Amino acid sequence: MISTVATKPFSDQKPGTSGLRKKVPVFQQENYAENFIQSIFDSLEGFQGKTLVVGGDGRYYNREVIQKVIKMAAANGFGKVMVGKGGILSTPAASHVIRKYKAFGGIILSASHNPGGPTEDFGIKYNIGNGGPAPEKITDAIFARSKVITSYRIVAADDLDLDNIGAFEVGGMQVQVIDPVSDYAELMEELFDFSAIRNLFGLGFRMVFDAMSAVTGPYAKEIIERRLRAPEGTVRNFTPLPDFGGHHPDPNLVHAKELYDEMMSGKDAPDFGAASDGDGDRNLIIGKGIFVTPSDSLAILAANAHLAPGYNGGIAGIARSMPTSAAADKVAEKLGIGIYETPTGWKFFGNLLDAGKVTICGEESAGTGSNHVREKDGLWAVLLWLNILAVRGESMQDIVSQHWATYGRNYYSRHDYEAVDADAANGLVDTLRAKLATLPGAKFGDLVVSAADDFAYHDPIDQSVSKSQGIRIFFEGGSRIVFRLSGTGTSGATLRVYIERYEPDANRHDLETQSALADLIAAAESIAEISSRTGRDAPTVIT
Ligand code: VG1
Ligand code: CO
Repeated sequence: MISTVATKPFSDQKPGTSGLRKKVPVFQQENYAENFIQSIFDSLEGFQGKTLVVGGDGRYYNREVIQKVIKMAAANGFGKVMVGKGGILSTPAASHVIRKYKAFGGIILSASHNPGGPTEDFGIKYNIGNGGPAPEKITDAIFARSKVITSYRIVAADDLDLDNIGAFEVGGMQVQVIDPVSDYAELMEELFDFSAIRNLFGLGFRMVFDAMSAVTGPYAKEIIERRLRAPEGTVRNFTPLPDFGGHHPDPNLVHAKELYDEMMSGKDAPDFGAASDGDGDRNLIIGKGIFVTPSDSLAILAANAHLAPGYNGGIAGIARSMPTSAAADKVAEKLGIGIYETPTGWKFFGNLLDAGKVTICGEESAGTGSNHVREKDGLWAVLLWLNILAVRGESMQDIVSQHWATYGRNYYSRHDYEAVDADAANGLVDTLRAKLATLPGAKFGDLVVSAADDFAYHDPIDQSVSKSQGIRIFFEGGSRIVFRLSGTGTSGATLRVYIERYEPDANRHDLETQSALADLIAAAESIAEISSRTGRDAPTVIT
């Protein structure tokens, strides 16, 4: 029985960089999740009788919202829902399932690297039929709809048992509960040389993978320990927990500090350390004694991708988000392939991937991926690294230093000021924007500003334009500072400051990153008046 439930709009359902993210109690308000889900359906056309994929990162409130999505999909006329067992699907696995089964689209429940639990974060995101995050045209339509919505449709049915694989029926619609891991694991076997990686482990190569009590646990166990035969214990914190064990499932040097310390512990450290985030789309890559920045990792993976079977014909092009360092640009230049600079967020890569312009994409925020799906993919990056290590037979340290010697090194760091007052953060960015024209020629110590702008992206495929995507300040000699506000936070505002300096001289490739960037860090402070405007004298997180 379908019922139409009257509701009132909420004014705050604007999707951010990656879907709608709010605190759990916000989502628990009566009709809040239902309104957003109905707003998604109301913004789509032609899904009658088609398939919707649903899954999430297993965080607190995941199961409840999955039940709502299933009942509302039935009432809105979908023909079928495919849902991961236990309500689980990592973000890249969901993207793959959408593509493989030619679904109309998918709903992914995740707040990614943000903490989970009754008072922490939750999120809902819609992905289109190519498996990628909905483009701005659709997210804008969803927001517009959410502001005027007056009712939603739902069937009266019992909750579905999510814990048994098989075919079921809810309100006259088919529901298939699928193994969340097997399709994805098969895809990884097609892309990478599993026997070469098995040999590497056979030779005693030691790896640690920290699943951070988040969604990649079951995927990493199956792929790394079972299929690649790494010793049991290689994958840690592999049971997904609704509150991620009380931690931030954010694979960076702050939240994965234990892993980092172990990798830096000297000659007995493992050869390779990796971690992924809440929903499995981010990666942290650390070699024995060396952290590889995501921007460098993107460049190194692109330069070596041809060593893996899935990419042995070479790559068509590379795309990176604007704040990501230009290390990948140097690789594209050498390979003679296209390089594209997009705004922050994976949704901007979809058109380039669909058009075959690029094969590999990446973001400085620990996101790397390829045309195998339409999301960034944490385990994919780890497996490509393993494949490269297995083929080259060199240490990470050697691979990275050789890369810098060939292409130069882009010293890079991001400084985050989290949960600052929203008005103060907006004031800071507005002030910067207002003085852009006056900056060229200005001096900060020895640094001279060569250009400054507010990044706008013109999509070369659909010609759409996305404005105000970050303030860029360029200096003579090629250094750069970028300022932008996060679009994924749930309390106050987060100011991100991205700092980059290119160093061609191989004799200067072993400086400590923060000191190599010290003059730029000081310039960022004087240009944006960060401490006086935010009241903070240091960043919350440095990556
Ligand atoms: C952040 C990152 C961005 C990433 C996004 C989603 O966005 O900077 O690169 O695509 O998170 O990642 P923002 O707007 O907070 O800077 V995930 O793993 O949270 O889905
Ligand atoms: Co994520």
